[in-house]
Amino acid sequence: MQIKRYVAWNVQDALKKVKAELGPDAVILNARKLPWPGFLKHFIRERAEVVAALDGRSTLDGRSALDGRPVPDGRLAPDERRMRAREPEPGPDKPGPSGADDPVTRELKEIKAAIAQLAVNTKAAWVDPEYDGIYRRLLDQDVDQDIALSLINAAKDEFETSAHPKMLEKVIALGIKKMIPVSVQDSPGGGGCRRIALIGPTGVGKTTTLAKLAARFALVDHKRVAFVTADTYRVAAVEQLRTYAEILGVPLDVVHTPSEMRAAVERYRDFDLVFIDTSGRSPKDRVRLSELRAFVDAAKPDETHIVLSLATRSGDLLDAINSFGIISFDRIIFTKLDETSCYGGILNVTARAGKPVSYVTTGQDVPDDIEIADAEKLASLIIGDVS
Ligand SMILES: Nc1nc2c(ncn2[C@@H]2O[C@H](COP(=O)(O)OP(=O)(O)O)[C@@H](O)[C@H]2O)c(=O)[nH]1
Ligand SMILES: [Mg+2]
Repeated sequence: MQIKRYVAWNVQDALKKVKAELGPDAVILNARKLPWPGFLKHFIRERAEVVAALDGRSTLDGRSALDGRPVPDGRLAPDERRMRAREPEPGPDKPGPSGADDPVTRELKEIKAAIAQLAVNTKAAWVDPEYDGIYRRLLDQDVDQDIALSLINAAKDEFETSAHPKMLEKVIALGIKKMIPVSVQDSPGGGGCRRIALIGPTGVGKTTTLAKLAARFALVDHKRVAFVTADTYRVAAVEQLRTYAEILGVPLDVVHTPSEMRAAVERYRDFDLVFIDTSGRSPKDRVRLSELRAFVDAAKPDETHIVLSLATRSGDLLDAINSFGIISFDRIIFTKLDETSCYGGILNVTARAGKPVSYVTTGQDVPDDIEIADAEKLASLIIGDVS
C-alpha cells in the first residue's frame, strides 16, 4: 500500500495531483484546509491537503510504486494484474452485498487512516532544489520550519518559471520584512503624560533598556521624565535604577503594592513620560505573573513592551510570549542582538504574538546601544544582505 500527502492551493488541485499520480483507484483518506500558523494566516492564503492511499504495488502508468520502473504485465502479481484490469476482487475479503466491510477490511481501513495521520503529523518537508539553499539558511537561523516553508511557497507563487537565486532571496527578504511589523511612538507629543511599562523574564535587560530610553528622551528631546519601579524583589535592582535616575537627574518612586503604583503614576501626571520598571518573572511562575499583572493594571500604561533577549532559545521565547500573554503587552523589544548570530526568533515571535517590534538593543552601553526597530534591517539579519 502506498500512502501520499498532496498539498495544493485548493482541494480540487490536490485531487488532480492524486489522480495524475495514483490513478482513479486511489482512496482518499483525508482532505482538509490547511491554515498557516499564527500571524501568517493574514498574509498567505490557505492551502488544502489531501492524503490518499493506493492498494497494491502498481500505479496508474504501470510503474512500480517502489522503484518507478515499468512493470510488464506478465511479471505482475495476481492482485496487481487484477488491479490493472480493474477486476473485482474474489474471495472472503470482498465487501458483502450490503456494502458493509467485514472486520478484516475495517481493521485495514483503520490502520490506513492511522498511518495517514502519522504521515500528516510528521514534520518532513520537501523543498524544490532551487529553494533548498535558502530554506536551509532560514532553518540555520532558527526560523520555524512552517514559517520557512510559507516564505518559500509565497516566493514560488511570484515566479512562473525558475528564478535566479538572487531574485529568490530578494522576494524572501521582502516576505520576512512584511512579517515583522514595527511600531514606535518615537516622540510622544500632543500633550499629556505617556506611561511606558516594560515587562519580561529575568535578566533580559528591562532596567538597562528603560535607562537607555529615558536618557534619550530626557537628554536629547528634553522631555520631563520620571521612573517608577515595582522591582523590589532584589535590592540591587532598585539601586541600579536609582543610579540611572541620579545620573539623569530624574525622580524615582519605588512602589510595593498596586495601590502605591496607582498613586505614583498619578503623582507624575504633569510629566511627559513615566517609565515603569517591573520585576523579571519566570514564564513558568503563574502566581508571580498574576502579581505582575496587578501592578501593570494599576499603572494603566499607554504602552506595555515585553522585553525578550535574543540570546534565549527560540522555544523559550515562544513560552515567554504565551505566559506573559496574561498581561496585555502591545509591543516587543528584542535585546542582546550583539550576543547571538541567530535571529530567526524575531520572526517566530512576531508571527506568534502578532505584535509589532518597537526597539532592539545591541549592547550594554547606556544610552547608546538601542535602535528603533527597522523591519528591513531585521530581515537582513535573518536572510543576510540581498542587495
Ligand atoms: N550584551 C548585552 N547585554 C545587555 C543588553 N541589554 C542589557 N544587557 C545586560 O544584561 C544584564 C541584565 O540587564 P538588566 O537591565 O538588569 O535586566 P533585567 O533584569 O531585565 O532588568 C546586564 O548586565 C545588562 O548590562 C544588550 O543589548 N546586550
Ligand atoms: Mg531590572
